[in-house]
Amino acid sequence: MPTSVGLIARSRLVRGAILALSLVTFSYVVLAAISLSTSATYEQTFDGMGIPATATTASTLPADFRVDALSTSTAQVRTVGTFSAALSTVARAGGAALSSSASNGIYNFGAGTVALGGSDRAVGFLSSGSATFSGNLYAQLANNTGGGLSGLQISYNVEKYRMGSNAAGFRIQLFYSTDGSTWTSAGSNFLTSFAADANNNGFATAPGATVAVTNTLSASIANGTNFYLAWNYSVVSGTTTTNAQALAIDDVAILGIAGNSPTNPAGTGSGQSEHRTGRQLDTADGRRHTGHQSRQHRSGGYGGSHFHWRLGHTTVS
Ligand SMILES: [Ca+2]
Ligand SMILES: [Ca+2]
Repeated sequence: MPTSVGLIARSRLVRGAILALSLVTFSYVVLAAISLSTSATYEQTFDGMGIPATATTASTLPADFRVDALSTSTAQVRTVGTFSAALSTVARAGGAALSSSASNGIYNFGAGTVALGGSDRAVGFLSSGSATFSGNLYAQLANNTGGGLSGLQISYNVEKYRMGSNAAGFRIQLFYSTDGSTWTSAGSNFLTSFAADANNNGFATAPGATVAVTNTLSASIANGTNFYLAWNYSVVSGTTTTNAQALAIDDVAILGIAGNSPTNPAGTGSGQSEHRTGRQLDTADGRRHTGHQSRQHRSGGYGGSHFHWRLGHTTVS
């Protein structure tokens, strides 16, 4: 039989353990983010979400991704919510031949010819006339590179899992944020729109269309700070969201670009020309590296040469 002293001691021990555990959990939440790199591209296929058992079996997003479906008012078309209020799970699943009467919401879609799809998964959305006016997929990033970043090289695929006859069409627009709640559009370089279809049918082999997006996002990201991306699904224009297309995001790839601030944030004109004393095409990532600093020896350098342009003095275009 435990004595009362023993019980008190044990209860203190348990409380101590709970406190320690909650501190660990708290630290984990604060620090959890996709760690950016200027040399190793972060890649996410969403395939780890797996094939849910049924169309309404929930599945869990990869770490540091979240989703929401804004369903309060038609004013929420083309609106991004907040990372903090968004969810880590996806309620629905779909794949080939998605029904013309499929429920609106957030989907774990799978490619292929069966109803719940195969092993290649993607995160997507479907509006109805009265709910899911916007769907958002969020990613929380952190710059732990030890230096400032002038932007990100971002790639992803937009996949279509159902047609929709809504005259306005549907689209995915990328947004970015430094706090996960105030968002800036990443512009037309990161906009993928689909015109209206003849009907609301699914595809015998899904996805029925895939559009690859690859571009540079110019944004100053200080060392030791978080950065957020949000892919917003919504009707292209207006507030009528009936007869929607189902669209998904897959194959996200993110690489940090070294530099404290963009030399030419607008990405237009010749603002960088005075710095361009050397260029090399990086065969590893297919991008042009421009620099004005001395060479530095290393093995396996850019373009098969034995040097590369020092990152702190290099821009990528
Ligand atoms: Ca895919
Ligand atoms: Ca995938």
